[in-house]
Amino acid sequence: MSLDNAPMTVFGDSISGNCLKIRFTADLLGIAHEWVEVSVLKKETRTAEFLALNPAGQVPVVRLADGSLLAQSNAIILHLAEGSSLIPADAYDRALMYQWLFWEQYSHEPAIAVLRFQRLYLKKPDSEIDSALVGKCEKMLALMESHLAARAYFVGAQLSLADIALVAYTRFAHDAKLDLMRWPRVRQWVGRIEDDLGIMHAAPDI
Ligand SMILES: N[C@@H](CCC(=O)N[C@@H](CS)C(=O)NCC(=O)O)C(=O)O
Repeated sequence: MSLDNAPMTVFGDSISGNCLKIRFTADLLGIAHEWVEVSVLKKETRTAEFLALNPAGQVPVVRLADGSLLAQSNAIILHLAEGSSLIPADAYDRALMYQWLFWEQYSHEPAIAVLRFQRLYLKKPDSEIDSALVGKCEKMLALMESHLAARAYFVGAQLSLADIALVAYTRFAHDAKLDLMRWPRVRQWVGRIEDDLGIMHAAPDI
């Protein structure tokens, strides 16, 4: 797709859950976009050209139809999903969705995404992995398991941005050597959300 036809350009790295959140949300909502691959591993987020898009030097960042730029994955999906069923209409449910989005960024992503990165991409052996980080990941998954005891989705009775944000890295738990068999409701939920999004199951056994 040429830039002239693209209402939105996503600058993202396909190995990043934060970036994939944007693809999942845009595809689900039928929002046309061009994807420009920016490799974190090749330090393409450090070039002057990229820093002009996002001075924080991080993907994802999107260029919207009017040329304005927006960074931070959860801010981007909130903007894309404005007015859709992915954002609960009820004010309290909406606040609950924000609760999970903030938790995802402050607690979940810094644990599971970091462990995944260290194991899968930096290829750190177990001896170099901080056991506290592993414990933190397990705590996140246990909390999710407990929340999912009585519900199929994180907020209300249908898919919301909370599920999209949280599934982004949870579906890659196996890359971090976290076995979701230990958290069966989380495992089932991952498969459910992947099906709702119409995407491949990331784990071979889900
Ligand atoms: N809170 C940010 C995190 C973005 C982030 O950490 N991006 C990583 C890839 S997942 C990145 O660009 N890292 C490159 C770097 O920091 O140099 C978001 O949700 O968008």
